[in-house]
Amino acid sequence: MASLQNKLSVLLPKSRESIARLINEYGDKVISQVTIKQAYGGMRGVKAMICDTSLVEPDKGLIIRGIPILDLTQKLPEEVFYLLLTGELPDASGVKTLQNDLKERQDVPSYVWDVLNAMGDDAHPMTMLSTAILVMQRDSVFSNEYRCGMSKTEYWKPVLEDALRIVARIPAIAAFIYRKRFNKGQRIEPKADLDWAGNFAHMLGVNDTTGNFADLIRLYMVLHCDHEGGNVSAHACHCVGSALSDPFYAVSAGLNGLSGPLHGLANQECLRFVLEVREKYGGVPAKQQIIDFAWETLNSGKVIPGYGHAVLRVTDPRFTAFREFGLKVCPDDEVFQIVDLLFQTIPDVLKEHGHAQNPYPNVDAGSGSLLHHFGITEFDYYTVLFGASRALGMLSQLVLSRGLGEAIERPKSVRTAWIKEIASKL
Ligand code: NMX
Ligand code: MLT
Repeated sequence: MASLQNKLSVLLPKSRESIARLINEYGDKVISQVTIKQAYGGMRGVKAMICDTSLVEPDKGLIIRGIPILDLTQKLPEEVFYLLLTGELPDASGVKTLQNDLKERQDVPSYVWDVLNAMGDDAHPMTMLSTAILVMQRDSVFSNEYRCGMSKTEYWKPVLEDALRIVARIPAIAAFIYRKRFNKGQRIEPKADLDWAGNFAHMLGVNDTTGNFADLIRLYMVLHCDHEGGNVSAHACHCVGSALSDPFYAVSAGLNGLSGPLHGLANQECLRFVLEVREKYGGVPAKQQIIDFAWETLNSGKVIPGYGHAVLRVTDPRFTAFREFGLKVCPDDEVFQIVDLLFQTIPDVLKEHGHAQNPYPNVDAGSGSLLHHFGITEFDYYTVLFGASRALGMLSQLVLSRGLGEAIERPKSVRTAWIKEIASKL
């Protein structure tokens, strides 16, 4: 099977041509309208950007290149990365080639360790991850080649090279952040014979002889990898990349967006919430106690982390996949049991509360309990794992954006006075 580079060299020119024809023939057709509510409401539902890597259907959840996420849970993250970029799953030789491509690029420059070591003991792990990616910008192949001058149609090639370097290095960087920030001991070197996520699990240094922890990390990396183009991290990365800022700048920006509690940080907030429940009731509470606790939270003006979604209107299949893993691997774990009890009670509470459009759990509701089971109890770290996985999607989208020659993002903003004027004439 062809390497990613060769495969994309064939695919991208064809896609560029067919998109040019599409715009030429149908460029003036309307695909979306914007209401005043949407303009003030985070542009929810406005169709104004392209993302070919994946789609989120309100009633089905994440679909990657036509394949529902629940059909991809047994795949390796590097296979899914290939799928995101090309629309096809690689065969065994394609996986091997990609794994070798990543291994060739996995050495992290020593200045990254120096910068991370210099950060304070109170730095948030997401600040460390974003900084580590950003500091590698000095070696961006895209920035270098752009400076020397290159044709627009070639942009994607050095962007892919930068993307492969980020993907190759992010497990070692993320694992180091865990070990350094939470005093777990020396950095652990990768092993030559392990797959990308297997190595990540190995470098985290969690003691597990069953192999279940490595499987959890593989699953975690697959489930979080992409969620179409409009979520905050993907959109931030896309927007920054559209200025031809290189992948290091763009992914760092995306990670900064992921660090918000309404987005990726919800997984740490979620485990905090679960532990508060356990603490307050001295273990797994009764259903009514959980319901009371949820109402207390809502009445104090806070959100229930891990519940609700901007697009989904059903239980997130990514939550379902984590729950199934938990039911198999740690059904007796108290923290997992509380997560499961929340799943049985929170949707009805949120329905009665009547605010959230979607009362069901999202990806962040269950992931933390599984990490906690394997001893990763430092929940401030959880979003770093989300970020390492989401880099696969952000980078795939970025390579395709440059490959398809997308324009710099520059929507029009309007003033409230203008909206009032328009509204008064309606
Ligand atoms: N708990 C309490 N209130 C909620 C929740 C929730 N879990 N979800 C939504 N609402 C409220 C929301 O704050 C808003 O309130 P108000 O009318 O007072 O402004 C109202 O319901 C309508 O919001 P929606 O249209 O349902 O949600 P929106 O699309 O604006 O936001 C989220 C989506 C995901 C930001 C929101 O559901 C939320 O804050 N959930 C909790 C945080 C979370 O789990 N985030 C992770 C999302 C997944 N990820 O990984 O990124
Ligand atoms: C994500 O995975 O990015 C989240 O579910 C948020 C979203 O899609 O809006």
